[in-house]
Amino acid sequence: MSRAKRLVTWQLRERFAAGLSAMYAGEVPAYGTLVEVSGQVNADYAARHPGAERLGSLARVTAERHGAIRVGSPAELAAVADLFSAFGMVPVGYYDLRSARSPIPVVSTAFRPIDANELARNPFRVFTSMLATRDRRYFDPDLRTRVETFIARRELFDPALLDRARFIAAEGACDAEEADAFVAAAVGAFALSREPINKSWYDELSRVSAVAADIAGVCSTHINHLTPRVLDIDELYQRMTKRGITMIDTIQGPPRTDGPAVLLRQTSFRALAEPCLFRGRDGTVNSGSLRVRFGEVEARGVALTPRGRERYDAAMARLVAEDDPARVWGEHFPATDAEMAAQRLAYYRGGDPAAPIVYEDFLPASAAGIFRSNLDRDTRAAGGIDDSGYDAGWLAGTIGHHIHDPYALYEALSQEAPK
Ligand code: OOG
Ligand code: NI
Repeated sequence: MSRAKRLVTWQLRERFAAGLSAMYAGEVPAYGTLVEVSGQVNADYAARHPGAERLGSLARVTAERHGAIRVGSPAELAAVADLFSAFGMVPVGYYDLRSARSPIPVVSTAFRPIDANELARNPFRVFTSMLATRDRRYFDPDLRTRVETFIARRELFDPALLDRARFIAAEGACDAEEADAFVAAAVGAFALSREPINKSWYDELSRVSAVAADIAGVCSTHINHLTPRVLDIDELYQRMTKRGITMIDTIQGPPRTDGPAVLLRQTSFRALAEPCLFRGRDGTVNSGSLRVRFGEVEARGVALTPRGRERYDAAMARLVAEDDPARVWGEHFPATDAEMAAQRLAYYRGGDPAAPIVYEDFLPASAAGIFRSNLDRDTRAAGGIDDSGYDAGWLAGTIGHHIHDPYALYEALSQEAPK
């Protein structure tokens, strides 16, 4: 008996990422430009720098994307976890953006592959935020009940799609002839809905926070950005500006230095207003516009140990008021991978400074900055105490999925021999 051809997890993940990318390019034209320019920057950089592939092959980096989505409840986050498990993407890390310098009422995790071979094949990751309705500094008991009721009534994913996802996750593969339909349904779940939006509900939530309206003011979720990776983000920034696309005025994260690139540098452009429909109290539908989707690009460096991360946080705190970033940086970090490895500031496979381990995660300060740079209005300043009980353990328990500790993953990888 011959078995049908099967597609394994990473092949499904590769198709999922590519499918989302095609959908997004069709809807956000500047994204197409970003991908094109990113590809050129990467090819040019790799041609000029012999060690360019130390932090990932050109093939990996060129296909590499991260997306971002936002959901309204633990049940919705659990559904996302089930869907992404079919693509070998599991929750890693806990980010509490309520404690960012400019707070956002969400707690987040990132779904991604964790095995080194899986990452090398396709590292697709999705930053996933959940609205913090239990935090009474944003949601009084009445509003909280109404938001939770609204969220509980909507259905982000077809239950049959989730059943299929759980089955594929358990099998670790899917029949090739079913794969297209499964991936297309998964991609489609993240398209921007064109359904009319209840205007008074959306406006009420907007007064609490633009993020609350974006998440709980509508009946679906959507990919709000899809981020390509570049090997030289300063060059990308200049080329995009020359193409007439206005980027935000900074590159977030560590400054450009001559030493080893660390963690993550990101920049973004604001989305154009997109047409939408609003339904008024009297039932009439009028056209309006919303800025909900934007563009972002990133460069990745070596993953820092907890000790390196402390140094990073100290350097960043100093940099806020500094006009010579390279000097401040040099006071906190050595100039070579050999010294980084010797001082145990960053992770290297087998401790070999020629084998840096790339940072696969996110930075809370940049994440909050990315949210913030794309909001029309500010979140109301939150006063009072936080008795919501949100933390990594709570989140894992309530969605019924283990949330991996990124440091434990890097530590384990650093024990492996260099490839
Ligand atoms: C997520 C923002 C976080 C990043 O790259 O830091 C993020 C969002 O806007 O929903 O994607
Ligand atoms: Ni992002």
